Amino acid sequence: MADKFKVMNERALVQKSIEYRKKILKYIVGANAGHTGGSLSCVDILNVLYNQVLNVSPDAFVSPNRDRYIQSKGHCVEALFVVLADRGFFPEADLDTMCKYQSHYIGHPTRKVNGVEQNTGALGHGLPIAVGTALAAKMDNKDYRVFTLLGDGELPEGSNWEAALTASHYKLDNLCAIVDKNTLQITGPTSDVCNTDPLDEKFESFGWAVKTVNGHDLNELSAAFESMPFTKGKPNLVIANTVKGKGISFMENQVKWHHGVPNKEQYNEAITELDHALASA
Ligand SMILES: Cc1ncc(C[n+]2csc(CCOP(=O)(O)OP(=O)(O)O)c2C)c(N)n1
Repeated sequence: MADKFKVMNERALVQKSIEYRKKILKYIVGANAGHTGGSLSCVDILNVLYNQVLNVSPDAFVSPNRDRYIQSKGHCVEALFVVLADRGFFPEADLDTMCKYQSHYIGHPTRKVNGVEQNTGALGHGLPIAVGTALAAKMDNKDYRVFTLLGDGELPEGSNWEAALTASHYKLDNLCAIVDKNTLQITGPTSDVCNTDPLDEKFESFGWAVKTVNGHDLNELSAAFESMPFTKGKPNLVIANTVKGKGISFMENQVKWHHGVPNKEQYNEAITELDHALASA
C-alpha cells in the first residue's frame, strides 16, 4: 500500500465530524435530494474508518492489498462522498454536480466514482458481497480486511442472514459488519416495521463475535475496530448505537428526515447549530 494515512488527534477528528455534517447538508440542499437522517447517523463511523482504520489511499485504490469498505446502506451516499472527497479520492468541487444531469455523483454509490468499492443501494447486498470479498482474501492468503456498513432497517433482507451464516462457516475474522443502529427506517421505528432485536444474541448464535458501541463516540468506535478480530476465527459485528439526524436538534429521531431536504431557513438553522458545536469542540 502506497501510504498509510496519518492518525489524527481526537480534537481534529471531532471537528472533522462536524465539518462533514455541514457538507452533507450543503450537498443535499444543492442536489435538492438525499438521505439526511441516515447520513448524519453514520458519518462518525465513516470518519473513524477513513481517518483511522482503513488501509486505503486514492493513489493505490486498485491495490489488491487495500482494505475494502462496502457501504451496504447505499442511500446514505452523501456521507460517503463527503468523506471520500476529504480523503482526496476526487475534487470536492465534483459534489456541486450531485444529482445533476450526466453526473456520476448520484443518489447511491457507483464505481464510476473513485474510491467507491461497490455499487449499492438495493438493500441487503453489501454483506453478501463483503463475505465473498473476505473469503477471497483468505483463499489468496492476503491480509486485507473487509468492512461493510448496514442499516438496522436493512437487516430484515434475507440475504443478510444467509451471508451471516456463510461468514461464520468460513471463519471470516477478517470481516467486520457494522450496523448503524439508529432505530428508525424509512416508514417508522425499525422495531415496528420488522423487529430484529436482540441483534447481539442473533449474530452470536450465528457464530459472530459482537461488540456494541456508542456510534458517535470516536474513541469507542476506534477501539472496537482496532481490536479486530474480536475472537480468532469469528466474523466481527459492531453494533453502533446512533441517532438518526445526529447533530441537528430538530432532525434527531424524526422519521420525516429519512430523506427530508431542509428548506433555506432550516438549512441556516442547522449550519448555525453546527458552527456552535465547532466553536466548542
Ligand atoms: C431492496 C430494497 N428495498 C427497499 C428499499 C427502499 N429503502 C431505502 S432506505 C430504506 C430504509 C432503510 O432503513 P435503514 O437501513 O435503517 O437506513 P437508515 O435509517 O440508516 O437510513 C428503504 C426500505 C431499498 N433501497 N432497497
